[in-house]
Amino acid sequence: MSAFFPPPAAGADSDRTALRFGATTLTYGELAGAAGSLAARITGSGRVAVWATPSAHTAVAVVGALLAGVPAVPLNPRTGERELAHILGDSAPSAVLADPAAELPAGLTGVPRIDVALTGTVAAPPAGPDDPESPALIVYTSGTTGPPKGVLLSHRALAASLDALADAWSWTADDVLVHALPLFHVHGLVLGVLGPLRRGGEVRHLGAFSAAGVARELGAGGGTMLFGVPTMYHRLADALDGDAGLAAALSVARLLVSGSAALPVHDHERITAATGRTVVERYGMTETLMNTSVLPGGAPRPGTVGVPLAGVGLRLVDEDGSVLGAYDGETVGEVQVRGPNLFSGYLGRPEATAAAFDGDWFRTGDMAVREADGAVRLVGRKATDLIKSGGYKIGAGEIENALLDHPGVREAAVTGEPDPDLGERIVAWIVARDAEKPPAESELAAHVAGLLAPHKRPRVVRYLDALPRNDMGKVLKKALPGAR
Ligand code: MCA
Ligand code: AMP
Repeated sequence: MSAFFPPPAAGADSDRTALRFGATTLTYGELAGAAGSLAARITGSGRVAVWATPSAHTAVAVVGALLAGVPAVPLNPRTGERELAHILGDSAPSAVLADPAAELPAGLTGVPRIDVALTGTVAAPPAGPDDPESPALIVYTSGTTGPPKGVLLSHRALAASLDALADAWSWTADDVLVHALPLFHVHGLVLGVLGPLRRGGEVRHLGAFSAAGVARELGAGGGTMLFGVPTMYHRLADALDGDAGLAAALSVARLLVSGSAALPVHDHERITAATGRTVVERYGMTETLMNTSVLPGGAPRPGTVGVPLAGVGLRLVDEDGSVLGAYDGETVGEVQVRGPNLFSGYLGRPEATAAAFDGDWFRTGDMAVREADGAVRLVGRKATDLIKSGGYKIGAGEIENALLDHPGVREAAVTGEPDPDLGERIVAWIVARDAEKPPAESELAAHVAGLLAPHKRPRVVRYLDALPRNDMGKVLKKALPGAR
């Protein structure tokens, strides 16, 4: 494996732009100086947390950790007190790397802070670990029950997945990637920051998503590629109505890519009608990085996530564990994948890691069919207790536990229901302790946002006298009024 940074393509020209976050720009030479200095400082320390604001500081912090061979744990800067305490307890970082201007919450008081500088010089920066299997990132992801688990991603997995994407998308140093994704998940951090840096190209981060920002930076603005979650493409499709500038920007971009959740066919069609462009969907997961992609330039395939990327093995398996061989667009099975893109395990959870695998095949929990040409079409998920909202994966159990901690809540169940903007919205079903004075919807939303994270807050609260339960006392979510 070639070293992650500096990328071979940029070595010859350190004046090339690497990062642009608003008015802040760093060339490859400047990034090498800043990240190299940080790496020299943290080499030999244990894991480091990164306060992952959408800023150049986050990119410098993560590249510095990669160079130092120190695993980085990106933290959602809006994370609530309970979620933060869990991640810190679970990953035990030796320090937190942060933008000097960032105000850190009380939960981080006990963790030494290292301010990330955007400048620096270093004679010989560390060159990363010798062993490509060593962990590069630990990314926290929700499951159906319990608090989020830390996914160990090795240098090998990052390199393999990004190189396979480059192969599929002809992604080069000439590409300028535009996006507004958060930097504490795989999509925004691995694909959206490390992806361009591995190619020697440029990333332009919008800070916060807006159709106006996309219109400004793509196309005539210099951007060649756009990455987003379906909610962002849905909002672009809405904004395209009457916005010729946005239509022009999208129509000249080299590649529009959607992922993290399904992009509805209706939104595909609205974007194509207004711009003449098809959005390319790719399918991945925190544990597997990227598995499949629609190949640009081929026939448009709304509704499918394309074919396995180079090096990725993919099979469908039925309930009994038998491998399904039919490419008939009908036979549904669980997607299992293997390849160099896979994670190394869940931090400190050997049983959960073992349970996630069938031999060397990782069980994704996603249900799919294969089309006649081999394309994968996702049709659902095995676990109904996992909700995808705005492209974030959220476990119903963690929200239920947070709701039950509110003094006004006696019983709680959480489901996802279809939402045109978010894909799914989180619905909380509540039995109040005092039926006369139930806690208000906004109060429960703020309670969950404060404990976990704002994107995990219920968007709708429904009040019941009792939750439907079976003889064993288990909540029957399917029996909730109007639930799927
Ligand atoms: C609202 N806010 C609150 C509350 N209500 N804060 C605290 N308490 C409350 N009660 C604030 C929010 O913090 C935010 O502040 C603002 O209100 C709007 O928040 P929200 O409504 O949640 O945002 P949204 O408009 O719904 O966001 C849509 C979004 C977002 C921008 C599309 O969902 C997003 O960034 N999604 C990306 C998810 C992603 O990257 N997933 C990748 C994981 P303010 O306005 O100040 O911000 S999946 C992955 O990595 C795999 C590998 C893959 O395949 O990609
Ligand atoms: P996460 O664990 O947050 O990384 O989310 C991974 C999950 O997102 C996958 O298991 C899929 O269910 C879903 N996902 C990712 N990309 C797509 C896509 N293009 N279409 C449908 N679902 C997707």
